[in-house]
Amino acid sequence: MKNKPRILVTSALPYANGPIHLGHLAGAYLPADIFVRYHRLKGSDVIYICGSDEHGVPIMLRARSEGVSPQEIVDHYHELNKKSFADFGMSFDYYGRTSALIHHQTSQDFFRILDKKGVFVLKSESQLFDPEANIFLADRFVRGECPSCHYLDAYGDQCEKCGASLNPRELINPRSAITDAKPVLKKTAHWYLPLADWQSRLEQWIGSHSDWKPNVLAQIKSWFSDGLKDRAVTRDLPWGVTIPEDVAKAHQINAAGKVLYVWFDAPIGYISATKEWAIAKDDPELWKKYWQDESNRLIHFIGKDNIVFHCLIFPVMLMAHGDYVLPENVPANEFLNLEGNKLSTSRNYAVWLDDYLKKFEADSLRYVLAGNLPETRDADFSWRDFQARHNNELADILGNFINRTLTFAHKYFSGKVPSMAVPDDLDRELIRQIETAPLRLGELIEHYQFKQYVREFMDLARFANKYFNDQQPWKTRDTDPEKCATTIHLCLQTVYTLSVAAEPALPFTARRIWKILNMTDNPLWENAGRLMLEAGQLINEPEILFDKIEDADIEPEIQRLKAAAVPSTEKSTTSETKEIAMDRISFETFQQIELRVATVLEAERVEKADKLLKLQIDLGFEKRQIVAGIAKAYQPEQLIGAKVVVVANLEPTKIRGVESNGMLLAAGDENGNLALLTTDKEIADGSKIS
Ligand code: B3M
Ligand code: ZN
Repeated sequence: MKNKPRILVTSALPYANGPIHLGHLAGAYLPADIFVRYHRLKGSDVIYICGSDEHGVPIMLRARSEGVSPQEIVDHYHELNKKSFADFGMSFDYYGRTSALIHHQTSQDFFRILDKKGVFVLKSESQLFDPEANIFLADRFVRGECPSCHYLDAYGDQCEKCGASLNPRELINPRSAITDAKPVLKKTAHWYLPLADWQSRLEQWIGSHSDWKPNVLAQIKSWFSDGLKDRAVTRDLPWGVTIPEDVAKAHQINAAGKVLYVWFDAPIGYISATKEWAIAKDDPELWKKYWQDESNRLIHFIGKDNIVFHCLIFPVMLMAHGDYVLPENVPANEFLNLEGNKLSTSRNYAVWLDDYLKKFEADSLRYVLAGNLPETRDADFSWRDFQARHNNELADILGNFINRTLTFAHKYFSGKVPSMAVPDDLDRELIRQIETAPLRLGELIEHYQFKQYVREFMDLARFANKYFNDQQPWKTRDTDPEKCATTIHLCLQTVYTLSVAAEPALPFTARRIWKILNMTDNPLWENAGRLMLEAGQLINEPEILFDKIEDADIEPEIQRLKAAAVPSTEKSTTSETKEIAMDRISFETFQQIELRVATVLEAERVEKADKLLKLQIDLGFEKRQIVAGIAKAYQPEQLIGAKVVVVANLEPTKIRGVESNGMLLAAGDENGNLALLTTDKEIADGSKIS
């Protein structure tokens, strides 16, 4: 499967009814862009297609609320989103729009072919109709009580509270979302896709994809176990791809006022955008290689709310048509929450991409989001975490390593790559890392493990920083110039490796580094695993790659979200299991911390410090005094004889004027509860903990 020569990657077409926000990016866009950029570096024949979804009720509702036409809405947001995606580094080969003529034609042709093949079922049914607005109330045009969870504000197509997929007629006490009128029933004819007829074929096909992400398979299976139902693929609406006259006529139906359901035409948007891409390349038939040739890999990146459409409905359309390949994978992501709450666009509880880009760098967000993607479960974005990961990882690890290496090369090697002498063990270990890391990182990307890719990428930078420290080039410069040259040579090689390996996630930073190193803008991924810089090669002046993000920079963002925050009753239920982002350390770093068992010999309060206890402890090989902030949780006498765990190699310090020689370990929760760490059976004082 992986040996197929061509790859077509798509990201869900965002509705052009509002700006892009972080939830979109983490779901369908950033992972796809990382995947595509990696494949370009690999030299794969890959194209990346996306565009605006410009039909459907969401667009019409927005137009109504702003008092403008749907066309004005989509024109505005199409341009806005196209631009912010570009500024964010989304490397689409084509960003189309479903209002394009070619899209209307492609969708109508598709519909006509399925109709001719007898794929649809026609039904004449009573549907909800708004007598005041004179319009059928499809999908989001009607709201009412959810029949499953009794949420009062469910949409006609879905309950946002419990996720149930609904038919407008199932709503209890429905109201028109346009006029608030009580709907009446009116007869109308529509085309339906009888999904039940396809269930066994779908099950067989999905069964051959056991490698799909478990969150995706789980959702599909629950659809299967509920049993697939007929889905209407047409609507009575004034906005959308109109139903071809000839098709309607053949069934003696009046086509006037009928359009294709947005979820029928939107995925066809992937095809029509590919056609436009091919036309722009002056090779109008080229799109077929990516859609109709079995040797193509089709991969849809989406958010979890679009799974049913991409894994069941669109595949049925493709199967029924017969000329198309089916997706090889649909690596859907879960949702991204914000500061512990569910994102809400209507409440403006979101971080908007265009707004973000006015204040911060694209790569910072790309890095932080990529390292915290909701790959298998919902994740949480917080501004503090954003700041911490930018400062502690991008600036202090990656940026620092690159900057100190380049500065050193400029200061002591006249801005040239010094030559390498015979490598020592540590040098060889770094060379081994250079040679193996790209392979490993590439595998992670190929398996859609973008989060792990970003984390292991930073581990490499961390290792490189440590290598610089351990080799101490500032010392060997005098004592062993050849060794110093070797160190800087290898550090520069590592800068290059890091720059190529970073490109999928940090495309802007990668290009800045290539410029400094005088390397080409079109590197190969495999060259990241080689020592590519020539001794003597000139290097440009270093520049600071990542400026620190200050509290003052993010404080307004936090405050804005706080003001827009949803009431606590609507807090996301996933926040209990949210992942805590943390700066990770290597095993070597961990080993530097000497944890040992000790026994408390004496304990007393520290005067005028109601939180502190002064302890005398026995470490087996020596006795020590330690000050610990546990007085609120423990009485001094409780502690005598207790086995405790201490950081034994911490520098001595004075706390409130009292000498403390080591640190006692205790766990603390958000409510201020404390629990001392101890051993679960008797063990000698001084025993090492590892
Ligand atoms: N516009 C829904 C969404 O933006 C829809 C995706 C279409 S993908 C073919 O979430
Ligand atoms: Zn519900």
